[in-house]
Amino acid sequence: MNKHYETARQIYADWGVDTEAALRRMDEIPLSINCWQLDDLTGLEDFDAKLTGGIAATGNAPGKPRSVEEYFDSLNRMLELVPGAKHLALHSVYPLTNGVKVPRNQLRPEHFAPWVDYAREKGIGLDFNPTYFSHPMSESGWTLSSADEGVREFWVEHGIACRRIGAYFGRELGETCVTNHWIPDGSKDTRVDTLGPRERLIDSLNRIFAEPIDRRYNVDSVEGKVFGLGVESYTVGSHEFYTNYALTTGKAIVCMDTGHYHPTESVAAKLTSYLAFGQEIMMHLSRCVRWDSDHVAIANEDTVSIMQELKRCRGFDKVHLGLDFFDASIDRVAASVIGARSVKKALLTALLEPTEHLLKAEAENDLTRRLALLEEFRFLPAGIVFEEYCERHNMPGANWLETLR
Ligand code: RNT
Ligand code: ZN
Repeated sequence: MNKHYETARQIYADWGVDTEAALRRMDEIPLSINCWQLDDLTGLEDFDAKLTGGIAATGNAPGKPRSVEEYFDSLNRMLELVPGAKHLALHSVYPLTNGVKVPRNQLRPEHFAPWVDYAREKGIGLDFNPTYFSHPMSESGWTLSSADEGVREFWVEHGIACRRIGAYFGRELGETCVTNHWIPDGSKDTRVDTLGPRERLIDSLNRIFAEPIDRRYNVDSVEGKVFGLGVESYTVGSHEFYTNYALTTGKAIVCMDTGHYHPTESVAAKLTSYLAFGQEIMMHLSRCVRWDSDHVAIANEDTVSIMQELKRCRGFDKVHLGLDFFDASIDRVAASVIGARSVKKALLTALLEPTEHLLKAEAENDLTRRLALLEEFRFLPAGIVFEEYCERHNMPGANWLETLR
C-alpha cells in the first residue's frame, strides 16, 4: 500500500466516501481505448495508407509502427501502463490476414479471429468501427448518403459486414461490442439539397441494421459531427440527425464525440437529456483545441464534468466510455497512455466525489453551501487514491513514463 493512501482514505471517509468501494467500481467500468492513436489510423493493411474523410493526424514523432509486429509491440506496451478494465476499439482497417487484402465489403469474423485470441489473453473486450473513409470508394466525399447507388451499396455491405464482426467479438468474449458508425459525408460549400442525402442515409442505415443481432453481443452507435476538414458547410450525419434516428428507430444509440460540437457547447450538459429517455450513449472522449483537433484527452473540466454527471445520475451502466484521438506530434504509445490514464483519473475523481453532501445542500436550497462544497471537493486527494489503484494492478504510478522510456 502506498504510504499516503491511508491518509487519503481517511479524508474521504470523513466526507462519508468509501475509497475501497470507489476502487471496486473502477474495475467494473471499462474504458474503450482507440487502437488508432498508435499508428495515426494507418491500419494494418497498407502501411502507406493515406487518411481521408476530413480528419487528420498531424505531427511527425518518431516511432510510428511500420509492420504488424511493431504495431503489436506498441499496443502491448500501452496496455501494460493503463490500469483496470479495458476494451480495445478496433477499426476495420486493422484485420489480421497475413497480408491478404480483403475488400471492405467482404470482411468476415475470421479476418479478426487473432484479435479475439489477443483480447482473451489480455482479459479485455473489443469494440469495432467500420471504416467509411481512406478508400477509393469514399473519394467523392460521399458514402452511405451518396447519390451513386453503386457507392452506397458498397458501403452498406461494409456496414453489414462490420456489425457481424462486432457480434462475433461480443459472442466470443462475453462482453458487448459497440460497433460505431461514423461517415465523412458532407459538403465544403453551401449545399442546396440538404434533405436528399439525409433521406438516403436513413435508408442506408435501415439496410445496415436490418439484420437482428442480439444486443448482448453487439450494439450499434451512430456518431454525428458539426464539420470536417474540407467539409465545412454541411454534414449529413449531424448530431440532431442521429439523435432523431436513434430515438425514432431504436436501431442504434448515439455516439457523442467531445470534439464534434461547437466550441462552447458542453457534452456533459447533454447526457441526462438522453438518459431521461432510457437511451444508452457511446462516448468518444477527445480534446478539441479550437476545432475537432483530436488532441489527446486530458482530465480537464470537460472530461471531469462528464464523469461527474454520470456519477451523480448513476449513468455508468448506460454509457460506454471510449477514447478517440490521434496525435502524431508526441510519442504515440505515451499519447495513448496519457489519454487513457487521464480519463480514468477523471472517472475516479467523480466516483470519489462526496455527492450526497452536494445533493443534500441542493435539496435544502442551501445554494451557498452547494457552491462552497463543489469548490472544496475539487482538491480532495484523488491522485493518491489513483496511485493506490495503479499499485494494486501492479502498474507504475505517476512515474510511468520512465518505465515506457
Ligand atoms: C471522426 C470521428 C470518428 C473517427 C474514428 C477514427 O471525426 O470522430 O470517430 O475519429 O472513427
Ligand atoms: Zn469520434
